[in-house]
Amino acid sequence: MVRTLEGTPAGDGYRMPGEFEQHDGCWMIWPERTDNWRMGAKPAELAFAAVAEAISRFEPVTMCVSSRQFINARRRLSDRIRVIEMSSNDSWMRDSGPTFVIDDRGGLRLIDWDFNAWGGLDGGLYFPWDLDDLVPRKVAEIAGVDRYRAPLVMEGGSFHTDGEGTLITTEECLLNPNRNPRLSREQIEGYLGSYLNVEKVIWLPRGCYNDETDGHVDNLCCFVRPGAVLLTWTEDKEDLQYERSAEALDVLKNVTDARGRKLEVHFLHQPAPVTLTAEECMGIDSVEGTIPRREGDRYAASYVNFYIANGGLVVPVFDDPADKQALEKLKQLFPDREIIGVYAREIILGGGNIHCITQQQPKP
Ligand code: KQY
Repeated sequence: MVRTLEGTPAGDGYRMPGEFEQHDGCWMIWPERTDNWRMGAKPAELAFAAVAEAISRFEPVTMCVSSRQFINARRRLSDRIRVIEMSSNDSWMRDSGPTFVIDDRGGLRLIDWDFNAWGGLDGGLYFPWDLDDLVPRKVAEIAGVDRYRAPLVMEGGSFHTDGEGTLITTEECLLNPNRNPRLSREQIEGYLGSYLNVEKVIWLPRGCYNDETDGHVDNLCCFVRPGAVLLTWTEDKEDLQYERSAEALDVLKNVTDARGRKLEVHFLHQPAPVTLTAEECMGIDSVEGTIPRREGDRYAASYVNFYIANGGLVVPVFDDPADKQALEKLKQLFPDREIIGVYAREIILGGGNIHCITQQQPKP
């Protein structure tokens, strides 16, 4: 039987490991909504399938699919991928899904945060989000994992941990009044401490330019390993991303982590701006309550939004001259992992990228 637990993960000796630690698998949700994914989500299906197939070379993947799409998804995915029926409002498992925590005695549990579609009725991206909010609970049942219900709005893409007591996040997202308006910075830090078992929160000011999540850190900066981070970067001072990356660097250069280490900061140069074409725009349904898409809209394309799998890295590429350099840089930083680029334009057109559509289940 799956229990809803009293208490907190930290109080019970659980912590969120770094993504670079071993996994038992990866969870994803199939794309479907036609007001977010163009052309009835058909191009996005191929991109999600490519991501799932790439990850499944390294660890088991579960794809959650609505009853309407079950047969289609099953046919489009190889037998290596487990396909299960689950309803949801969209397909961002990083954010609507659970955060798993482990202890050092082989225990695995999950955290079920409140989810409000990135801002609820104050700038959120769609309405309703009730099915998304149930995703962690359903994953708990399927995985047979006990669950903590956390009393605050949080999305998995808004934080990264190093597994050794340090967390990075952005003020733009976590202090946004559309998430937890009644909580102070100190109270939010308190919850991060008691749920993810971290002692040090590093606050970067803002995320990527035009990131519709209100600046999720997973598009801007991540841990390569404890003590080393990777930051999306541009040398172009005219680019609207420049100031954002520069102010993050300023914080990262001047901070120490929970173990007292100064951080090693690496840079990943961003691709050229990705903008919505007239043809792509025409393929998206307009729906009241969903963020509208317009020709020329710039998306927050970043190579940092990759997924770290056991022995591999699945990285968004954009058919951009900077792709090659990004993949080479990642090979230097992750020498023991195979680096796989997946063409991700169709995912970024939905508002996020590979990290945002995946959720690792760590190995206890
Ligand atoms: O990037 C993410 N973590 C989620 C983006 C949601 C976009 C919805 N249109």
